[in-house]
Amino acid sequence: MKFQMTGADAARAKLSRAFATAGAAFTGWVLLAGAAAAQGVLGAPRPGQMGLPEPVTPIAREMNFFHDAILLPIITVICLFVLALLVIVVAKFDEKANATPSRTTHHTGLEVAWTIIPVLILLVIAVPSFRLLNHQLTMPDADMTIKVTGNSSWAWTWTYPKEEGGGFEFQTRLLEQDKLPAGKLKLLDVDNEAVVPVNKTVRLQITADVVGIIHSFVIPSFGVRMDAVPGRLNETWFRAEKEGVYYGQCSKLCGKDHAYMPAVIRVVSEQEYKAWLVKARKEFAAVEDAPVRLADAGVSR
Ligand SMILES: [Cu+2]
Repeated sequence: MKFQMTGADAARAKLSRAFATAGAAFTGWVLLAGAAAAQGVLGAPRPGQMGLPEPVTPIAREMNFFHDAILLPIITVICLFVLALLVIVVAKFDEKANATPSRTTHHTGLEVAWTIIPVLILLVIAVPSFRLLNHQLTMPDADMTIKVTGNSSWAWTWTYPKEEGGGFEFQTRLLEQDKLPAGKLKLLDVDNEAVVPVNKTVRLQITADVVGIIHSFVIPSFGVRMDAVPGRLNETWFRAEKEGVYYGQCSKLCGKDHAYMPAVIRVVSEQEYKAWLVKARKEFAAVEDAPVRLADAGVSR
């Protein structure tokens, strides 16, 4: 058989070279953007960031793996495959190249293939997906518990239980944006950060106050996302493996101040956490105790 490169073949070869170059350039850009995202403030989004934030908990790491190593390659291959089909159809079956079109309408083998192959792809995705869901929803034995309440004044209330050295609660509010101190992040930094120790399993109990606004509590670096629903106590957990400040934002359209209720958790060493507990007990419990003491002072016994 004699092989002759026709004009159409040459054009096709040129086209496939162009796609290969574009593909390589895109991959390079993704890698560069990923490297750029690895720098900067850990736990906060950065301008130009691509992909998921750097994971600091086992769950977030598993989520990143699921996204980066399983979903992204599958999506990329499918997109490139469909694009290639489109390009072939456009080049091969236009009026000039294919003046008398075939009347073929069915092909049993092909129809079986395009049913079975997507089912297999979904099965491949389902296995790690359900495994991840299982890990997220199975509560390990927790070292400590914090209750987080999304409240109707668009702020988060953090309650540290007495049995674990707490016995106080406080609210976090966004810093005033026009008087933002240097180094503080716009729309993210708050007055009172919640503090947890590093490498400890923290159980989060998440709810909303009874007035009735549904919020959603999210810390992307922890792989934590849980709805805060009035009258319902939801539970999730994390074990942060790196010290730092981690930011999240309410992710349920909850009303007028939806954009101004970030959740901020500072992860510190065990000693720093103990020191913070002592300080926080004084600072926040004093507020609650004060009215009681004042009232008692006026009562004669
Ligand atoms: Cu909200």
